[in-house]
Parts: sequence; C-alpha cells; structure tokens
Amino acid sequence: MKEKEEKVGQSADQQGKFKAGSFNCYNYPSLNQLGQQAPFGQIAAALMGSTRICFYGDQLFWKQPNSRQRTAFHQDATYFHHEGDQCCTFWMPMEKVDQENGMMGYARGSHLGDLYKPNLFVSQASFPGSQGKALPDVEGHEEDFDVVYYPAEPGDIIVHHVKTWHGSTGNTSPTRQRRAMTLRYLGDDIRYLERQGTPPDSPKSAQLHDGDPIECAEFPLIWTREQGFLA
Ligand SMILES: O=C(O)CCC(=O)C(=O)O
Repeated sequence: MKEKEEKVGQSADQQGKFKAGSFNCYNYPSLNQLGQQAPFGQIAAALMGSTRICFYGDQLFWKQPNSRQRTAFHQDATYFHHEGDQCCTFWMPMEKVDQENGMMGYARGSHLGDLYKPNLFVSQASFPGSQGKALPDVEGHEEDFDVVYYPAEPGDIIVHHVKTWHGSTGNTSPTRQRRAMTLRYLGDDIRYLERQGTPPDSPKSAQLHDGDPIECAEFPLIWTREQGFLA
C-alpha cells in the first residue's frame, strides 16, 4: 500500500490521474438512497423556492496526488438535457481541500447571465459539436469575473446553481488525494430538453420529449411540499 502511494505521488512523468464519473447511483443502491432520502431534497427546495424536487443523480471527482489538471470553469447546465432555473448541485469533499489539492472556485453572479458551450472539462476547449459561445478565459482573468475560492472539509457542503461558472485548481500535492461527490436536484420549472452537442455521458430519457416536465423513472420525484420525502 505504502509503495503504491509513493508511486502515484511521484514526478511529472508519473502524474496522478483526474477521474470523474456520473450517475453512479444507477449502479449503487446505497448512493441512490442517500440522494433520495437524506435531507438534501428538502434543502434544495428551500434554496430554490420549489414545491417539488426530482433527483438528478450524482457525480464523483477523484484528483489523485499530482493530478495537476484543473477542472476548467464551466456551467453544469450545458451538460444536462434539461432547461430551467431550478437546478442545483451539492458538492461534498471526502477530505480537506485547499489551494494545493483542488479547491473549488465560483464566479459570483454568473448564474444570472447567459449559457455558454460545454468544454472538455480539463481544458477550455469547447466540446466537439457543441453550439453557441465559448465561456471566456476565466482561469486567465479571475479578477475580472469576481471568482471566489472556498477551502472545504469533510462535512461541508457547497451548493451552486446550474448556471454558475465554477472550476477547481489542480492537485499539486505529491501525497494528498482529493475526492468529492455531488448530488443534483431539479425543481418546478425544469423541462426536458435534448441539447445538441452535449457530452454523451449525460443520460437522456427515452420517455420524455422537449418541453415535458422532468419527472420520470431516471429522474424521480423525491420530495413535495405537501408530502415531504416520498421514499
Ligand atoms: O470537483 C471538481 O473539481 C468539479 C466539480 C464540478 O464541476 C461540479 O460539481 O459540477
């Protein structure tokens, strides 16, 4: 074990990897249960002023020691097959996170502006086939975009709006990993929309057509103001 850790944390030619994976809840019932039954849905409703909440799955992010790639600034909305304002992401770290190992940064007020193209996530290059304008070079001009970074610890939760520009630093630590998990929630005004040029790992629903309310088997209704949690 010790030998493996040392190898992962070595020099540039043996950089650690940055791995990410979405909708693990489809394969791990306990994760699905966590997303649907914990108080998250109710908190999302309060933050968004919504009367009904659907669960939109999870995502995991693992920056191994020396995985120096940033998470490029992006908006979650452009990766999701729906439109509307009431969608938020709960970001939760598994270990202490700071400037050295992948701290999250957010451009204040950016959720009130336009929607831009998705990028390759580890670079600002636009996702092939995506449409619209590319996000400005936030990383290169953070002071122009009112970017704030938040150190975090296990137990902390950072919630961001689906249009907020956000990204994270690379992990330059030779020894510390940085793992984080997100849970995503949808409110009253969310409608299904198949976005052209959205990365293929974003699940679509065979049952829904553009403009339909989002509730379906893949994105279940989990909480209502009248009934509370449904599971
Ligand atoms: O943890 C990261 O580096 C990226 C997180 C992210 O982009 C998200 O939660 O949408």
